[in-house]
Amino acid sequence: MNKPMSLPDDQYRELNQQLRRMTRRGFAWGGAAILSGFAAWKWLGSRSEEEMLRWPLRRALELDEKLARATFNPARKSREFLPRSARMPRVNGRYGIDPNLERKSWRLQIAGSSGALAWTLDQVKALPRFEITTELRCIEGWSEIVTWGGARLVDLASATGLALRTGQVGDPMTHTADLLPYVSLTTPNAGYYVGLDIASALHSQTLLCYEMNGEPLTILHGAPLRLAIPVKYGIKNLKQIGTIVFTDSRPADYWTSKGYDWYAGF
Ligand SMILES: Nc1nc2c(c(=O)[nH]1)N[C@H]1C(S)=C(S)[C@@H](COP(=O)(O)O)O[C@H]1N2
Ligand SMILES: [Mo]
Repeated sequence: MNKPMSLPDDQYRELNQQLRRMTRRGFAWGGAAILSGFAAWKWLGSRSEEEMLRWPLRRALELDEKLARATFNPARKSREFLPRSARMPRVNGRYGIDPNLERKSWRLQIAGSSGALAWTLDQVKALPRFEITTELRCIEGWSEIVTWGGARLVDLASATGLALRTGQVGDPMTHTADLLPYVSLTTPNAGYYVGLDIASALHSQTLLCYEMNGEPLTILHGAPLRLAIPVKYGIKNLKQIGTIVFTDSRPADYWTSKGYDWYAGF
């Protein structure tokens, strides 16, 4: 796993140079703003929009992602808490959630470049069950400690083989050269969707949850199955999963299309 995560020397140099350039640009920018605040503000406002963000800000986010990816260590875990500190968070975000979802006919659609499958909830529950107590961190500024119960996404990947180009069943982390680099998750009605880098998706704390704080998941918290991914902000913790697609291309993401950072990780 370390190879694609670690940063080659030349990229590290490039990153450093970019950082220095950005800092310099930051100072120049500050100077310009002081000299002619309003004109400078207008200049920023007149730049073409990229995914709803003014480009200097977009550039900064891209650098953030490079740094985050470069320093992401799959062995490093998000902080875990005692189960007794867990609280039920507010229901936050209902995009794509169908409150009348027919649970009996619900299937988890799983696909990769080597094929596709449809799983029942019982098949997900047959995977080893894990429980972790971590912090759900919303970009709106609140966070809550939650105990999540469910199966690891990496175990689903192992069981189906779909995270690998070859479709080979077994631990995908032992074949990192064949790993598909992204995962797309969507609600059954495609009203909400998130994209993940494969390292975060297959992180040991990333769970497909059917329980929250020891209780079966409720519809508005994402039943029958939701994602808990503590290495990412709340926006990536998709509720009511319909499809999971392992893919070569960077998936669309609901909040990225509204201007938020695609990576959205810690
Ligand atoms: N389907 C769906 N999943 C979603 C959202 C949403 O609007 N729709 N909102 C996200 C956001 S912004 C947060 S903070 C968490 C909140 O989870 P909770 O409602 O269980 O507290 O769900 C995430 N998953
Ligand atoms: Mo959120």
